[in-house]
Amino acid sequence: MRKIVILTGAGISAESGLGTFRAEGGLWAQHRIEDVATPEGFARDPKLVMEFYNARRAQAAEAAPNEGHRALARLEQDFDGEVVVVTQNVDDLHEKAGSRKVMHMHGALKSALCATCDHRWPAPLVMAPGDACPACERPTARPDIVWFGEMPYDMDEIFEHLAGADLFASIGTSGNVYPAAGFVAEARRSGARTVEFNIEPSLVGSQFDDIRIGSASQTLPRWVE
Ligand code: BJW
Repeated sequence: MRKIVILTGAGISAESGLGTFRAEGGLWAQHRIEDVATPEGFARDPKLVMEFYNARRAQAAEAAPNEGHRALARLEQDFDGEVVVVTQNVDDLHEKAGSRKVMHMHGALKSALCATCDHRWPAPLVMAPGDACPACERPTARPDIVWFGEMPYDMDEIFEHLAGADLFASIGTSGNVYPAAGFVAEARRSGARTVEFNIEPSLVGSQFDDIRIGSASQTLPRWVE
């Protein structure tokens, strides 16, 4: 086996204290998606959106990786081939755990983006509406987060990795959001073996060859041993 592609979602960071989106009491129970995770929501109320991401940035800065993140970093270190982590998460817990090849398809809390010129730079802990872009100097800084209706990052490279994958593992993601929810079908078409790790089968769970039910902090260390 030469290449393992791993997709992670909010579930892997749940035991590090970062809330998931769709659980009872999760982020979407407290905020309307269309208010905080769409370009239209940001245009309507930039202060609300900045405050939402400022709070999550502060929380993520304090969070520590758990045994699930650490198991994936060990896998990358020990595997005699390529391990690519494609994460939908905007925290940096994979990096904190030691993973090196991490692709943030939905952006990153630690990054800011200019809505005018697309320049990206390290975000300050607190961002405010009207913050200036350091490149073009316009007051159009925004969180570097991929909102609904926007194109996720690195799609060409991700699909290339999926086409070359021998094994595809999906961890802690509900299968609600595309294109990530379609990666299992893509990996299968390429002949990869597929495995899902979740506390319950996801919406696309029936497409996997194998499902490991349980918390990622427990199932992943056993899997990589
Ligand atoms: C555990 C656990 C533990 C708990 N251990 N597990 C109609 C059909 C198809 C598509 C569309 C459609 N209408 C619109 C679309 C497109 C849209 C979409 O998918 N909408 C759906 C809602 C239908 N998608 C987009 O707009 C995307 N862009 C796009 O499609 O561009 C066009 C394109 C075309 C072709 C190719 C490529 C592109 C952009 C999506 C952007 C998503 N952004 C968000 C918010 C921003 C980030 C932020 O604020 O943090 O990203 S939404 C939110 O959902 C966030 C997440 O990354 C994403 C996925 O959530 P995730 O990670 O799955 O979390 P949960 O909470 O849903 O699930 C947690 C899971 O963990 C659960 O299963 C638990 O059981 C499990 N779990 N504890 C293991 N301890």
